[in-house]
Amino acid sequence: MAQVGRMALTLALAFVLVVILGSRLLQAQGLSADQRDRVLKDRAEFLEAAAIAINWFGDPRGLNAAAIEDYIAAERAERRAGVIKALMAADLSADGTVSAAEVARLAPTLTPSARGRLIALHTLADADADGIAGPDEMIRLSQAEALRLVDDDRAETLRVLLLFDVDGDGWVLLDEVRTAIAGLAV
Ligand SMILES: [Ca+2]
Ligand SMILES: [Ca+2]
Repeated sequence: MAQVGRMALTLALAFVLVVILGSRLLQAQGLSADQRDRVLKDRAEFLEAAAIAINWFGDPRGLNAAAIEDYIAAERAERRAGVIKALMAADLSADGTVSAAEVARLAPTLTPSARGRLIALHTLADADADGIAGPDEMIRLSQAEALRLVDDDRAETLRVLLLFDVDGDGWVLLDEVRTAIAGLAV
C-alpha cells in the first residue's frame, strides 16, 4: 500500500514538473495566452504566412521587426493593387475613370466570380453614386479594402512571429518558427 502511495506521489511530482517546465517554455517564448491562441487558431495559415514573410522580406539571418512591418505593408499594398487592377481593367475609354456603362460592357465577358467582384467593387468605389468610379474614389476603396482584408488583428498575429526568436538576436528563422509551433501543439 505504501508502495502504491509512493508511486502516486512520484507520478504527481512528475506531472507538476512537466506542467512547470511547459509553462517555463511558454514564458521563454514570451507568448501570452492571447498570442498563443492566435497562432493555434490556424497553425497552417500562420506557418504559411511565416514562410512567405521570411522568403519575401527576410535575409539569411531571418526576419526582424522592421521586415515584419514591411511584410504587413506589402500585403496591404497587394490588396490595394488588386482592387485598382480589377477596376482599371474596365476603363475601356482610357480616361482614368470607370463608368457604369464600361462595367456593363465588360462584365458579360468575365467569369462569374470576376463579374461579381467588378460589379461589387464599382458599386463600393462610387461613393457619390454618380455612376462613375473616379481615381480618388478607387484609391479610397483600395485603401479601405486593404485594411479590411489585412486588418490590425492579422498584423498583430504576424507580429507574434518575432516572439519565436529563440536565441534572442532579434531575427527569426523559419526553423525557429517551426520548432516553436510544434512545441505549442503539445
Ligand atoms: Ca473610362
Ligand atoms: Ca463617383
